[in-house]
Amino acid sequence: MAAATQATPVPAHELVYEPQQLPKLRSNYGAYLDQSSVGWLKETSADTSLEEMRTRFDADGYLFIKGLIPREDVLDVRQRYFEHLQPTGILKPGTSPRDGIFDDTQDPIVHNGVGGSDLPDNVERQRLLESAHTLPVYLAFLEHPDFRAFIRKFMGWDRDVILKRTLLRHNVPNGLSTGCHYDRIFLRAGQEFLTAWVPFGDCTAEGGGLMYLENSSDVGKAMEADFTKRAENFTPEERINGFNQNMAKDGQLSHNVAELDADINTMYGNATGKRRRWLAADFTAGDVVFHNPYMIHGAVKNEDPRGRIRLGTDLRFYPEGGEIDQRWMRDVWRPDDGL
Ligand SMILES: O=C(O)CCC(=O)C(=O)O
Ligand SMILES: [Fe+2]
Repeated sequence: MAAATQATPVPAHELVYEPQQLPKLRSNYGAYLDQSSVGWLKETSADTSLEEMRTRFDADGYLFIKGLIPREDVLDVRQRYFEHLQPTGILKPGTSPRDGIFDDTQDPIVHNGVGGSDLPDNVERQRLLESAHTLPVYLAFLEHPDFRAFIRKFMGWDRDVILKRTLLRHNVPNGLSTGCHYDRIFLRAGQEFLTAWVPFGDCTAEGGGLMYLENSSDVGKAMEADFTKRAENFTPEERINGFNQNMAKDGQLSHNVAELDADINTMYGNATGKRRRWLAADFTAGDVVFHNPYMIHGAVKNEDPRGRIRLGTDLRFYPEGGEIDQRWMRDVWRPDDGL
């Protein structure tokens, strides 16, 4: 008999686990998602086998790898980006560009970044957003040898090509974030590709990270098939245009995630009968999420209580020799490039 003074261990199956609290997710407009429509992205550690990573990517449409890139390499880009933007008055006085804290006495709309909505009116601000894409530390980051080697290994490519047009997007607290979309809308020419989303800095789910609609590759494919059908009589150039008559003005499916969630559940249901959830994460510097061209995703509205500006980039990769969407190879992002 066990000594009376010792507590009897509770069998594992009787332990009560408090479910991790779910984040409150909303996009630019509309309500917060119902908590039954919210979940966490599945984390994959960087030492997981490639085989397992590929299995997860195929099954889920995304692969969220913790700590794939050294933290300081990512923070160096964050620092340089905000040093570059400092003359616009975006940073809270007395704080460091590496921290990237918004000056909350400023109007968030004036400090919009790329992709959330219209660009700021101020020409100088636009010019700095544009030239940020050619900062040497950023261009060097895009060539990061270990990161690029990982992509080749993961995809089984001898050589990889990164699209020249990348999008460095910052979202200030209470400003506008990227709407919900799947990437193929904007990259309709050429074959399928791999997207990597890299947050430059720590960013909680409620601080403007990406959210992905669970198991949504099939929905994205069905939507794209519908858009393609309705574009049958368009010119070839119009057909691949992410802003053609069939699409919204800015190509996004919606800037209201709660409304989009309801529409998708009504129109596309789910074979398993289970509601698809929007999956988010508390990202830390060095994390990367890979996703396929049809996964539906968008950025959460940044409501970071610590005032941190969310900064991330979207990168697209093809195998060398692949059929590339050449429109995205012409130049870096420019405000008037029409893409
Ligand atoms: O950074 C964002 O807000 C959007 C990123 C994105 O849509 C992507 O990486 O495909
Ligand atoms: Fe995207």
